[in-house]
Amino acid sequence: KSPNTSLRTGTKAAEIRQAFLDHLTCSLGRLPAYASAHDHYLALALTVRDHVVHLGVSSFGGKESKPQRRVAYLSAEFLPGPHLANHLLNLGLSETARKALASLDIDLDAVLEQEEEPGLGNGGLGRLASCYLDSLATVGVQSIGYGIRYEFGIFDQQIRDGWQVEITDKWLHGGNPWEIHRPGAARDVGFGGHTESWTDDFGRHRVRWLPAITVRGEAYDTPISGYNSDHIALMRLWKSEATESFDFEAFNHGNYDRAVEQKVDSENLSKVLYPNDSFRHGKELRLKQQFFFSSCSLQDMLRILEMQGAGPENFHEHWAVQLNDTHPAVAVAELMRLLIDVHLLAWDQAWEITRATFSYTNHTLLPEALEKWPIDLFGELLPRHLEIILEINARFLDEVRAAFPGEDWRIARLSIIDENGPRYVRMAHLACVGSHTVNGVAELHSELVKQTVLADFAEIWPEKFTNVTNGVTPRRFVALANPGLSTLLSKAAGKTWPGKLSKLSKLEALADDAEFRAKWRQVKLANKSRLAELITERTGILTDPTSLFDVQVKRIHEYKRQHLNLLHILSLYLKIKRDPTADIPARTFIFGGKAAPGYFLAKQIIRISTAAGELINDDPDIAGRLKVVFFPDFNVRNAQYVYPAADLSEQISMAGMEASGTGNMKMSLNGALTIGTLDGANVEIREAVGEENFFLFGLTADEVSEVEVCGHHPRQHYESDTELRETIDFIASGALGGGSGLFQPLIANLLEHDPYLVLADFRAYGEAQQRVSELWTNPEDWARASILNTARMGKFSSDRSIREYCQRIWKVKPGKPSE
Ligand code: 26W
Repeated sequence: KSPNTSLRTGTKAAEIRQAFLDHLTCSLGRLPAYASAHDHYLALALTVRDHVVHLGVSSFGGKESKPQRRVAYLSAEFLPGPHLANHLLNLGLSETARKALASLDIDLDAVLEQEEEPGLGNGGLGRLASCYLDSLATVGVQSIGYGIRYEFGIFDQQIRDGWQVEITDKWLHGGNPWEIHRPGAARDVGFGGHTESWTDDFGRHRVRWLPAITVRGEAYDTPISGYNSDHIALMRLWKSEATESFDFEAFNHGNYDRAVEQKVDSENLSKVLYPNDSFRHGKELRLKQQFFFSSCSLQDMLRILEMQGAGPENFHEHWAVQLNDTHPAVAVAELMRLLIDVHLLAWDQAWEITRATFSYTNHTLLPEALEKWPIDLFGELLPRHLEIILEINARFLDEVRAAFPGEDWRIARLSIIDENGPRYVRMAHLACVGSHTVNGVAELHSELVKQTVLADFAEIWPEKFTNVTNGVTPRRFVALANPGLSTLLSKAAGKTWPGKLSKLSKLEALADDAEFRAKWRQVKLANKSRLAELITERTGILTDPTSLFDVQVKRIHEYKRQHLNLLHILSLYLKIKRDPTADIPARTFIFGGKAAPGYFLAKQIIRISTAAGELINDDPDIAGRLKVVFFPDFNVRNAQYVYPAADLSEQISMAGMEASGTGNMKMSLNGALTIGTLDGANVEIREAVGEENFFLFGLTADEVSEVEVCGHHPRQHYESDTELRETIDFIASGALGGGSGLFQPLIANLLEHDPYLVLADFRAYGEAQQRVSELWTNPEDWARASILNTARMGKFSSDRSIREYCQRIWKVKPGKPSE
């Protein structure tokens, strides 16, 4: 049924070799003798892309089959990581490709090194979106991840003099072999202008929007393969361009500057990713980006619908649209506009379709992250959408008034418009009102969503709220990242575990097998040696792979409390200084993560960790017993080296703050034990792996709220806890270098405010770390707990999460039956 392309999609080593050479000469115009390592990468990428695209042509099917409901995952961020190795794994071609290249004297690993990863996201939310595309392709659901093709993704991080320096991420510089430009799918998007009424042929009142500016969205498709699957998912990213008719008049009248200015403005729209994770800045350009990709994507879905011979009145039957946080929430108003103004449906029908289409995932409770837009800004940029939102709101509030007469307080709290002072559009309210389902990303978080940010909605629509606990792809984060462990897992649990992660439970029995434990420890040690080499290469720091690798990698944020970890490290340092015989097993503390460029305290936290390294790593009194490393530029590629090498996973956010966390899952899957609070998915991880295999500490979310209500006194902890006081005094004294004023802002913040209760949890954290050290001194017991962590993490595959979304939210049936 699909075209015979065997010349390009043969799976024998000789065929791959030939396809590779053909691409080198015909696609890249290179004689093999002159080809660079980067040429080799491009040629192999094009070879592999042929295989993936070929699957894509067959998996999106022709017109013959009855069209299935498709999933559109709307996300302002994606973090796919390097594609090439992942495709080879998914297609089962890794070893064949290695052989094919070896026959040309080319080393596959050197080729894989050449790939520049697309950093089109900040952290958890973007990486989750990519894990979900991986799983959608794997379980066989027709799906498109829609987003923005940022020209510059998240900045590259360098460390200079201990501080973070941001470098522009020019990921497209060497060319991007994975994407396919689809000129035929381009759509236009308006901004500004005004609306006017008109009367249609049937005498009905209509509105149309006359935008002041039009920007073109160009579609770029990147195919995402699934594991052992004949389906692919598509990541369709929009690039903004000027329409060719841009200010033609100005141009013709010799006003070249003005004409060019508009072109530049249009292209700026998709220029750069906003690098702040969990902080809203209210920048107009960001709202433009959000509307731009939401509108392009919905128009694209309507175009596909039409190709399938269906009409806009069937939209919800053909598309389930997931809003990845509120960044695409304006899509609710845009779909209404398209249905009413463009396709001339009646309001009530359009509203029914809209609500049957959308569902919304909340990823954060942080008040400073909740998106709201000043109503004036919104109205100037999107006048028609503001009218529609006000109409949605008026109708919604009428219903509430009818159901709860006289409860004006309820109206004010539920309203999509915040009227306490300057008026704002509350995007979470819009997303919630416009969706049939709202979910949080871990059990605790989903409960907190109902008790806090959306409490009033949960009261009127309890059935709308649900939970889907996050998951991660075991392909990238175990099979690819940890080949040593993978071999062991396949022997112990059978080869099918990457697609059926619950099979890992077969390992349980082996936790008591001394021979297996020895192999397990060998694998971990090899992974740590590999990371140690990389650390030396990137930072010059020497580490001992037999020491306990204690890892905290994630965005730098006060709520994640990297500074709690640092206080503990410095307290250990002081302990050894006081008493060189102190019984403290050797540890290597590894930090990684980016700070938002404007987040001063986060940058101070990075500086404190590098300063701690400078102080401790070469101190002869410490004699290598403690090392502190800040691993620069934590991204997906580097993560694949870090997670497999972790002995201890630091998940120490203040309870109630981390919606889920996903690094916690990646490390535990790779056999790390967790030290953590009862926050996000930690709660479920602990339940799964067993409380005896998890180091729990700290205030619970309920206790945190209590403290917040009653007020807290960080200084009391400082005064009553000698170890804490000495550690803080030590930092304040300037002993970390840079003079005594350097870390004053951080210290003052802790002593005067301590908004994330670092001082309140310091003692409990230290005690939990003591338990870590005790278990570590018994390597057999540690190995047993490590094996049980991996064995019991089956639930946290993103395949499980995606199946839950399919069944409970999207109402689509995966092509591949569940395990
Ligand atoms: C408006 C600025 C902004 C930018 C990004 C606000 C909020 C965000 C994201 C929602 C932040 C984010 O990535 N949240 C993380 O989502 C992960 C996937 O669900 C969770 O595992 C993390 O706990 C959560 O912090």
